[in-house]
Amino acid sequence: MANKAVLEWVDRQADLLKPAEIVWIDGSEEQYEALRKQALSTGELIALNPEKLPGSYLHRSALNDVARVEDRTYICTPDRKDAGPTNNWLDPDEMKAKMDALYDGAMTGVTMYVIPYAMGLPDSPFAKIGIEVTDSIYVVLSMHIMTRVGSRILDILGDNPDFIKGVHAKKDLSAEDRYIVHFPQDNTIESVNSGYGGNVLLGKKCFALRIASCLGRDEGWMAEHMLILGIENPQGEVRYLAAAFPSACGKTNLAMLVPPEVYKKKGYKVWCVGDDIAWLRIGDDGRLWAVNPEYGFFGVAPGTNARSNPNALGSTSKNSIFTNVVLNLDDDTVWWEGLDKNPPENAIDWKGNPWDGKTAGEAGAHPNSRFTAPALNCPCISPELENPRGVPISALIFGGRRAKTAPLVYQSFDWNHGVFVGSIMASETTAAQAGAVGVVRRDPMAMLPFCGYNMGDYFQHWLNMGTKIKNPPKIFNVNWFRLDDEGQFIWPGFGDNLRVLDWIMARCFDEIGADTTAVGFMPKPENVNIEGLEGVSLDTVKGLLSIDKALWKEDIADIKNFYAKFDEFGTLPEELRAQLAAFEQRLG
Ligand code: SAT
Ligand code: MN
Repeated sequence: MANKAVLEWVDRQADLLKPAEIVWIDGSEEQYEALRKQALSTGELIALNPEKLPGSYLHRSALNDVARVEDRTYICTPDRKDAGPTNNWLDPDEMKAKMDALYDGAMTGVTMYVIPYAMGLPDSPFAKIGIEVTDSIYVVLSMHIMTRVGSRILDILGDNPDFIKGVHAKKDLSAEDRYIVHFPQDNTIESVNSGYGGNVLLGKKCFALRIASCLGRDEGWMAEHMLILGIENPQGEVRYLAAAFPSACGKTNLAMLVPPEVYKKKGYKVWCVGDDIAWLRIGDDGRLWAVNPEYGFFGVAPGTNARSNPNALGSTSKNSIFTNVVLNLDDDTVWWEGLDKNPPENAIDWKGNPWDGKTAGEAGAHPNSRFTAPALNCPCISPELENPRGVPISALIFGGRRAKTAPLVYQSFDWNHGVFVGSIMASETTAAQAGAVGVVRRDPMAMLPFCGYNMGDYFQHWLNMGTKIKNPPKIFNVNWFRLDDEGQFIWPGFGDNLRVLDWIMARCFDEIGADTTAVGFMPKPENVNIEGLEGVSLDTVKGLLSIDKALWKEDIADIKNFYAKFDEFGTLPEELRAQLAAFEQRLG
């Protein structure tokens, strides 16, 4: 390895962190196997049943370290304005001093691992290379599942000094000194005192969204919190969409959905390209093309089962790491709430305590417990995952968890209206972020926690992209989560969501009409295919598509409050204000 910039940077980290030893991750199975052995010996990993879950392990995090910590996540730009009103900010010099103090000697007596990895296909011109140093074997093994890792990445980098720098030290996991920090102007990420996925697998949210969103702004592309899937119709044509939902709102389930029987019989198939992140670029043909820069899934375990997502279970059938789920001591397998109705009786819960699923009052798995699984394990993985060009996107979809207000689906009138629809997205919070669950918050494009710059400028970037894409995808909004008066979900969701995607695709290819309403184009109720769907009548669909103007007017008040946050820096695009005014007028 002769890349001077890499060597110097790694040396500097070692001088500060003072590890006992430095190990470069070469990507070889021998090296991973030795690391697994070591992690087993310290209890960092627990081996699972080699027949039922070959190559798979359980990991338990510290009790205070189970989700992303948005209040401790910072964007440190020289000018505060560039971080914007929705990000925590601190002056870069001040933050560097703080981090240096925390990092000083943080790896004394332990090993520092150096992980060279690529986001995207390493050989593709769109790939971006990162180097993460870490003191955690769990991170090394998880990065191996989630990204493309090894010496070959350094070969591809050659003597190019351009790489994304990531530093992670578990240190003592103290929550008061936990920081997840980004310096976009230096392409640098620093993380300390956490061991949880989104805080420490630095290729994921930190790089592929926060840093990459800045690169996209500068280079004319987009990094989005979106799944990517392809729908193959009976003619064998595959049409692709990308969809943004906040964390733990079912992106993984939608990305791997199993078509309902009536669709299967007709010959429909769904192909998963990605479940969390899309990098979108304009192709030579004037369409928007998407790649999934990741190589694995970091999915929410609870609620995943043979009905909700058999393909996720397939993905985790081997070579996976489970975090904070239940360990069944009878056969060394794992369990979580919603897997089946048979909780193990002789088990250990996510906290490491004896747990009897038949009598326990408390959940055995943490609500944000996760699986880390290789994408290539997925039974419906798209071969296009390995295509450097990516896939052409016909539809962009926004969605969130809304008990009322948002209808099952609507289409924006045009690109700019679609950007407005994305900007007013809201969702009830989940266990994926530390803090209260179930509170409605505005989460534009599901990027609120992941946009690496001023969100007003980010909206402008979306508007600018619209002027450059000759054949732009159409933009939609969906809501699978509407509740009836008893608090029950009205729409069955999961595989049946294909019925809605089917309408969306028909719209994209001008195969079906729509009703024009105040919020956008909506399906004629009879055009939502409910064939073979029990418990859902035409009247149910009408209800799901109904628009309560009073609720929307309440929402507008909240949107105005959210937009007002941008006044301080004056970055909210005029176009969005105009869209809001026009919407208000349409509501009457
Ligand atoms: O831990 S992650 O941030 O990667 C998962 C999520 O919250 O979306
Ligand atoms: Mn996510």
